[in-house]
Amino acid sequence: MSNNNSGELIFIHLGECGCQIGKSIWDLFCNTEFKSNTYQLFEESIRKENTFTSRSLFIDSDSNIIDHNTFTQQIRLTHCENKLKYCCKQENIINDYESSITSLRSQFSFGNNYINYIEERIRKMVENCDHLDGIIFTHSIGGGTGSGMICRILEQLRSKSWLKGVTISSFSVFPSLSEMASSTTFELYNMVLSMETMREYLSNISSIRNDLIYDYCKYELKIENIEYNTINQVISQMISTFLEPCLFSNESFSQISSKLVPYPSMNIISNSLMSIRNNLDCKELFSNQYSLTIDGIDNAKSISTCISMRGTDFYNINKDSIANYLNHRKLIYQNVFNSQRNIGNACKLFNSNNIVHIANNSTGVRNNLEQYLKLFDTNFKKYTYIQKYVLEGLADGEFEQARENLESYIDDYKELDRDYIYNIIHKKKYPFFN
Ligand SMILES: Nc1nc2c(ncn2[C@@H]2O[C@H](COP(=O)(O)OP(=O)(O)OP(=O)(O)O)[C@@H](O)[C@H]2O)c(=O)[nH]1
Ligand SMILES: [Mg+2]
Repeated sequence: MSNNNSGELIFIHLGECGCQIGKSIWDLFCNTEFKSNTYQLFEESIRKENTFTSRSLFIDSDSNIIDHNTFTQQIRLTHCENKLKYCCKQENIINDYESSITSLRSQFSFGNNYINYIEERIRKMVENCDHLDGIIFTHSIGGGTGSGMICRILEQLRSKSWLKGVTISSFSVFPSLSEMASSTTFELYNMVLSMETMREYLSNISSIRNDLIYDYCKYELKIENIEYNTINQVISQMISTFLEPCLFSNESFSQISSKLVPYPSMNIISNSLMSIRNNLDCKELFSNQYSLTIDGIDNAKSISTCISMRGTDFYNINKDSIANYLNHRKLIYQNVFNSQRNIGNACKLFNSNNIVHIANNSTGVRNNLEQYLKLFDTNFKKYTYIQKYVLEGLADGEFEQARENLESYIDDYKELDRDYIYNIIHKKKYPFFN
């Protein structure tokens, strides 16, 4: 049993990207270091002693990605030697035989077939919690299944009384924007179509980009052969470090999530990750080379931030010096957490036992959104692939509406930047409250 009072967390992994990240994160959670938090992450079997089931649901429209046996056995076998056996419930792995490519196909055909069953599985997991703290999705916002199913599930769950007050959020892989790894037209369309529903129902959308993680692996971690597996390991380190205050202290996921988002319409969170070998220089917390979400984070205005550190060498790092540095940035909310926990072999990739995660609600995401909008417009004007969406049930004006929503989202951020500059000129102390 854990020595903290935080509630349980449930994970839902959607599509190829979401399921692979899920596998990586459960591999990490199954590490012995997380044993003290068993009840938050795992259901204990009443019948079989020492058997724990992950509070997770894996869903994909493509059966090649999820194979019941490999998924359950991999998780089970790896950890036999620890005498604790973790596994994923057979019924919590849902797959089909066709990949969907478009978000609409996934929402309607695959979605219609499975939505009630999925709801039932989620309800069962919720019933098995004493005090559910949050539901966390992992997915790619550009994937057909990743984008379509998250909207379908969120709409289905919206009015369920058994979920009242539960924080629902996501870790979402956004389309890449670098020239070397540009995204497909489908990814852009799927993203634009699903943004509105996600913005409305998720308390926050924690955003990451594969192209930036790739650069981070290459230039910061100096890894040569970078595969999805490598990128997923970085993502799972990022997620678990973010959750450190909830798993190893009394802080609750719902509290941190709501404080990170003081304005409900601005709920895209950017992420940075640092592995520290020597000393932590506070000025580097908002450096570009550590950003996994935005290029140009150093010039952006932060509204709120949550910094989580773990590692044995952090004994010397003074939380107050970081808090002082953050004070100068005039944030609405800041939280600095230092678990000083040794995770040993769990982060070989980083060549360091000290990791800092920075969750940052920043106006910098506006740059990303503007680039997506521009790319969307270029493709949409040429009617590239629109027919495919029409055949799969696109309603009249749906794309135009989704595009407009994205534009108004960008405007919200522009307004905030303008207010901020106005308040700086007039020397107001807390620019966003005035
Ligand atoms: N980080 C990471 N990204 C992935 C992985 N697999 C796919 N992606 C990215 O996810 C996007 C495509 O989404 P998928 O998850 O493959 O699509 P899906 O949700 O399965 O939807 P379908 O179109 O129905 O197959 C692309 O941007 C890929 O680069 C993975 O294992 N890790
Ligand atoms: Mg797929």
